[in-house]
Amino acid sequence: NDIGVVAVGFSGGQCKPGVDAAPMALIEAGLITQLKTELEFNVHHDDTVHSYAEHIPPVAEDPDHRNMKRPRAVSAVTQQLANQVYEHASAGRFVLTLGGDHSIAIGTVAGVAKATRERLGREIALIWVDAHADINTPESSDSGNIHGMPVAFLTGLAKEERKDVFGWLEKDMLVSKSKLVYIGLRDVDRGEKKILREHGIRAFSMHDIDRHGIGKIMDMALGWIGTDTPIHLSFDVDALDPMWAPSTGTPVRGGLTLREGDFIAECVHATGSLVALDLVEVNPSLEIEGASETVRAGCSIVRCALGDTLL
Ligand code: DIR
Ligand code: MN
Ligand code: MN
Ligand code: MN
Repeated sequence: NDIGVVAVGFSGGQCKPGVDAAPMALIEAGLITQLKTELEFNVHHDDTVHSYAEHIPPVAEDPDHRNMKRPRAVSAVTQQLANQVYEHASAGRFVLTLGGDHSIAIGTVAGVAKATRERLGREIALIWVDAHADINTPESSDSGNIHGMPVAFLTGLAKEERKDVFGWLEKDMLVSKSKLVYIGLRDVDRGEKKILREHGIRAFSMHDIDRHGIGKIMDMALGWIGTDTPIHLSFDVDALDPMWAPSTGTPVRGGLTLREGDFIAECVHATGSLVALDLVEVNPSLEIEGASETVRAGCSIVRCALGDTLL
């Protein structure tokens, strides 16, 4: 019952400041205390919100590369994070990462994938809950924001030789495209749709959820992964409808209800195969009136994924 918590105050994968304040907001709302007292976890946390500032080059030394904004900064931060996550996962701990924008998943998934291969000899499955697919390559991206690209780097669809721009990603840190499942998509770029189609990537959009209901969707998503496969759940709070999570950088209407979000987390927990969770893109400085609600929604998702039950 050991859990490693990594708090990452990083916003460099997109342009809006404030998402770096999310880990502290989540912790101040009582999240870690609840994990200890209500869920009785043995929490390993260094009581630090990491910004990895000492690894981040000044803006003047970090010009765009292949259309990516702040490539060296995001690369350096995610490399440090991958090491930290790897340490927890290698010790057999569940890894909870509090972001931060979604670019940080390059580090978390890389660290968990490598540790799981070494420890269990297994490939991980990746469940990506998000309004967006985050699978742009540097070339397909319109924005140049790296938080829209993590899945492309993690599946090897995007590659870069330069060690200071994700060239540190080794093969054993990647996830296979057939073990990736999306839930909640509703704002997917043209180039991303082409990538999803061409590679036959399993994706459940809001349309699918409307048609089948979230219960059936979770049966299908988890059925695709199969039993006994270690699962990494990367949860972007913008998967939730802005009604429940307004304080996020790129809100998209027509999203999941709070209960649907919690239900996804509960179902993934119930597999008994969840090894890591990211909660990202909470930005308490946006929509100040909705900030505490968004933080509360984030805390709820985490508790559900870690086994909190209604009864
Ligand atoms: C868009 C937005 N697809 C991009 N992505 C976002 O910038 O690549 N991801 N907001 O969370
Ligand atoms: Mn930490
Ligand atoms: Mn995302
Ligand atoms: Mn998103």
